[in-house]
Amino acid sequence: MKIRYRAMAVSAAAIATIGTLGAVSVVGADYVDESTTVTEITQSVDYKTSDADTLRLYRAFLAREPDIDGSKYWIAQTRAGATLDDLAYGFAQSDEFKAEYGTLTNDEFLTLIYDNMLGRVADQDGFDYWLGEMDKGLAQFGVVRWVVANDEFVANYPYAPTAPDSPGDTKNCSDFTTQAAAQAWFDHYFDLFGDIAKLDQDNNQVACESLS
Ligand SMILES: [Ca+2]
Ligand SMILES: [Ca+2]
Repeated sequence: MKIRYRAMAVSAAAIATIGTLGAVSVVGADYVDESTTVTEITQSVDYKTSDADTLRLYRAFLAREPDIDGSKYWIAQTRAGATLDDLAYGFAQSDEFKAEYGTLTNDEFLTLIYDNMLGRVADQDGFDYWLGEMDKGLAQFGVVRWVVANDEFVANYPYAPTAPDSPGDTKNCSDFTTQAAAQAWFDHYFDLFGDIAKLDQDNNQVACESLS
């Protein structure tokens, strides 16, 4: 496996902020940015596979479940164009990461990474591989960034989409700015709850034609 890591510029806000997003007014939890729990995030209309990568990266760097404000903040950063490398760099600058790993030798770091990320003792082949990469210059946080993509870690922390609760008839077509947004909402809930908000009066599976 070839390891590539490119240090990239990260906004000052991304570096400084872990979980300090201000209060957000909540009008239900259809969307990631309205969610009040990480579970609600995974139930959201706009939750994507790449968001699971973001949550896994957060889980890996802080060795704990992501908190809601930090999760929303970092997902928003990726939607604004930040890459996983940017996020990894940002997490590595956090006081929380530095407190956990900041003073360790590479040997100690790898031992703790295996315990924190994979919940087990390192296998010798894996340990030697990563130590070799670090000897060649891979930064400690670069190891974390790549272990996140490892099948074992993904299986442990899938952050898969979860079935949403019924939203009830809480939406009208006038609540959406585009037909695509209405359709995404409609499709998200349809299999479980049918046309719960009555967005498809003519029953042709196309929501809110009036917006097109
Ligand atoms: Ca309605
Ligand atoms: Ca229709």
